[in-house]
Amino acid sequence: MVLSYAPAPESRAVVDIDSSYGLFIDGEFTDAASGSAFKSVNPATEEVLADIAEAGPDDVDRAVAAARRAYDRVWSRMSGRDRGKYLYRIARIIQERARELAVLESIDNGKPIRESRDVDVPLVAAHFFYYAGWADKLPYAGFGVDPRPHGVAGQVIPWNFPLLMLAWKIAPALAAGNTVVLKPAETTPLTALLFAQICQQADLPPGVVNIVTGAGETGRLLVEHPGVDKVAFTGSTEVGKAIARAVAGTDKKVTLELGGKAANIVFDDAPLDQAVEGIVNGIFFNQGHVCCAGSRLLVQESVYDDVLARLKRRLGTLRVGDPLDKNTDIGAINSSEQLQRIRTLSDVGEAEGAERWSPACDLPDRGYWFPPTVFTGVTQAHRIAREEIFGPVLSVLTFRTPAEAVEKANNTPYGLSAGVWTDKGSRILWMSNQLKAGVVWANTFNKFDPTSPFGGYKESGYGREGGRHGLEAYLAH
Ligand code: TXE
Repeated sequence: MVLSYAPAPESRAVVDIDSSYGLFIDGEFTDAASGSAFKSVNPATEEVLADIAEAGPDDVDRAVAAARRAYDRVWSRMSGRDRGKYLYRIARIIQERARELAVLESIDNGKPIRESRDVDVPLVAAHFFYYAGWADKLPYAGFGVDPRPHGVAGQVIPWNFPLLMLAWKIAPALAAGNTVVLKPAETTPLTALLFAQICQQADLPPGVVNIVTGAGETGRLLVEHPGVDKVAFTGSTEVGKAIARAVAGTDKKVTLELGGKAANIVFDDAPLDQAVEGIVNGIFFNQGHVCCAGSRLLVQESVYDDVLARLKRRLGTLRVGDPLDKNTDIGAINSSEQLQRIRTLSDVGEAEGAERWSPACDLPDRGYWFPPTVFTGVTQAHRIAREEIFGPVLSVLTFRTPAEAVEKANNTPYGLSAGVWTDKGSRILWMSNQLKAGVVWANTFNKFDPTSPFGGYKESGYGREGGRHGLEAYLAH
């Protein structure tokens, strides 16, 4: 366990962070009309990284107008092949500037550099490469005789995977011929603004991509703007429902990717060491700030003691601390608000009678930190078994039969993902047909690929991102 926070200055040297940032509208950085700004904070140190312009109604109007002009005059008239060239160019620049992007992502978000370097940024480039390949193939790809883009897409993303969520939204939208106005989360705007610079570097025509920074109100102005044809949102179920209500009665197309409370189900015939790695990855990857995190562990009773003993041993080896240290496994919690939410729900777990355990862990004095935490003795009635905690907190339940595992796994308002660990292929098939989840991983967890659709059922939202399905969400046909 890492005991203290020691910034790694050599990593910081690869990024220049300006003291203030404007909005990115019509190919240029510009101040907010009102002049108002907010601060982006490094969650590992609580130091202010930069002042960020806060977009109000006039700015959102300008951004949507720029996107409309670019759509009408340039992007919708361009051949798919040429659109693809821009996307390939962006993908290549992302690869060239990967180190800078990864370091900035870890500084602004708090995630371990090992993850931003090996997972987030490579996947971001992969998404742009993948959708670049689609741009010239739309007419004969089975989308109907005349697939057309919707027009202007208004996209709002969260803070847990700032760049990757941007890629999930922008790459398919542009490949399909839409232009976009994207709002990053208020606690993680910096990599979206670096991406705006990459658009300039790629000579992307002005107005094709616009970035408006701000809090929830900016997001609301964007999704409700009459000039926006297609809304794509990833975030909390509560805000997702508010957006669905706000756009009901308009002709906007909407996709929503919301919360989750995934079951990670371990049968007694599973390879247990591998399963324990999957449990750790399932809930402690990205500090558990993952909508599809395996936050409910369901263990078959006969191997419960064995799995718990192995899991606790493994957790004792995790290193919590400086996101920029390449040996760190668990970084900082993204914001003080999120830390408070995690603390509150964990306290509720204890108050309701579940048993709380964390490995010995000396957390840094400054910054937002939460130790890897396991709750045992959890029942389905407990709030920590039902509500999304969105932090490094695992709730452990048990089951006896496959049918009981399915019943417990599906007993949630969410339906985003699930994991099954077993040696039996037939059981994997049976379980994946029974589980009400958009993604079911077998003997693995948290695996993402641009070719695979991702999305949920029930209160996890609707629509799919990734793969051919993700492209379809940006086409009218
Ligand atoms: O989410 P919000 P928050 C869950 C997770 C977390 C909780 C709260 O459980 O603890 O939500 O997180 C913008 N119209 N998830 O408060 O508010 C906002 O500015 C339009 C799960 O950060 O939903 C940000 O850009 N936009 C999740 C984005 O929505 C609005 C990821 C997400 O913020 C808006 C994040 C409005 N009325 C949180 N209000 C996942 N599924 O991955 C806010 N926003």
